Amino acid sequence: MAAETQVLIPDIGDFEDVEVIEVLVAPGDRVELEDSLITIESEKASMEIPSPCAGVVGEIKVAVGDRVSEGTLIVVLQSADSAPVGAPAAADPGAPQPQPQPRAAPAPSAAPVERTAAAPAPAPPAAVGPEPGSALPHAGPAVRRFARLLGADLAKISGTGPKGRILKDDVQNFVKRALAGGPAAPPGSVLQVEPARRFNFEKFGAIEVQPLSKIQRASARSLHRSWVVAPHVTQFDEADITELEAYRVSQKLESEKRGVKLTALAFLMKAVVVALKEYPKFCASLDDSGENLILKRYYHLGVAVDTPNGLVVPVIREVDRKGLFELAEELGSVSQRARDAKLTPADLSGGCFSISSLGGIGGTAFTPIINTPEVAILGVSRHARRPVYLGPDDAQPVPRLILPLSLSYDHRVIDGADAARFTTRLKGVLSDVRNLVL
Ligand code: CAO
Repeated sequence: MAAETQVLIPDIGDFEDVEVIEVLVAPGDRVELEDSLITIESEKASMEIPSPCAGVVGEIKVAVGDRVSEGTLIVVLQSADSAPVGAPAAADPGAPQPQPQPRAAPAPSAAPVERTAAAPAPAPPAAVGPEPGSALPHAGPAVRRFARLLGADLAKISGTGPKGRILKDDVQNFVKRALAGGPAAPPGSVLQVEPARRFNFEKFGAIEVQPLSKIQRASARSLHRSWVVAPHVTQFDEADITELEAYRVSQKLESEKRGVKLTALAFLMKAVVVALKEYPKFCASLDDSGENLILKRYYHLGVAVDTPNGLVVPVIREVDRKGLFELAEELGSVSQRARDAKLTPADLSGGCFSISSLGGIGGTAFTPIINTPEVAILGVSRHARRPVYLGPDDAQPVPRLILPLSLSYDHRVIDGADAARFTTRLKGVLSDVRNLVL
């Protein structure tokens, strides 16, 4: 008669009443010593319970969702002969023994197995497992075997199963992606990013899938690249544009005569050029080696334009040589072409610094992403009238029009002190409109 081995949950440390999250064998399966039988999971860790001997799975006494503790009967194993195949002799206390495989869990200390026939008692397993806090990939043995077969590194795969468990599908998708797109991080890349975890949002409610536009896909790639490659810092400041605004409004008639819309943006562009001339590092790019700065002696400014198809940044050339009305006219025409999707690659290249104005929409500050290979970008938010004490002796505040500035810069090239000097100069220029119109 075949000997029977009743496999019990071994000593699993402080864990009690732990959920079975996976049954890894079925009746009739042949298992070897240490093959995993079930996976249990507490709030802190999951662990696989290994077979104490080789045999054939008879009855399975637990199901997914059951809760188990030390001593719970989980599986009955049958063996054609009474000696477990591949099991160490019970008399050999030094031989390796099967142990639960914890993931980020305290190590269990023993594996009690109750015998109803002549199977030898396995010796208590030694304490094993990773240091508490370390996390091994969360996957069952079949998936591990599958990944091994394909040469896929489980540590690089995000699981979509319950509690992030890696499934066979995840391994397959990982391999497919690797074959289609090469390695996750191409040569020269500075950062290895985990593939995004996939979610089935439909599980939570109704959804609609909307493809991104070509522009959105392209800008997602370049924004992500800039964000990763350039260490960003944003310097915030405020400019008093009371006089500038009064001047702008005074030019309304003239603007209408010329058929242009003179907004604060044209003034900002001129002010930025003044600051760029004084702080040339802001009008520069790092060369390919990353060890030299290429200073540009031209002043072509990118302007972020919001279009129905996504964000584009056309470049207005030679801002230093153009007057306010000429800039306003060019801004109007280029943003119209952007919204009509009529920009050419030439319109989008050659910038040395960019401005992103959300002033017409709202907000008090934001952190714009640098339009690399440029090294800085100026974000502009909505101006607001605020009470300001103009001098130290002023008893009463006076209402002033304040424009919020957000300058993001590449910290590899620009230091915080440079950035503070740049915005201080910029607000100085903006606060005295003569700097811009003379
Ligand atoms: N504070 C308050 N009002 C402002 C302002 C500011 N800082 N800047 C502009 N305005 C006003 C304008 O004077 C204009 O007022 P009127 O309608 O009364 O004349 C109104 O806001 C709309 O201005 P505008 O947006 O048409 O013109 P603009 O020159 O300021 O900007 C453009 C042009 C193309 C930059 C802008 O339309 C745009 O697309 N902005 C979005 C840029 C963007 O998406 N940036 C985010 C990039 S990061 O994702």
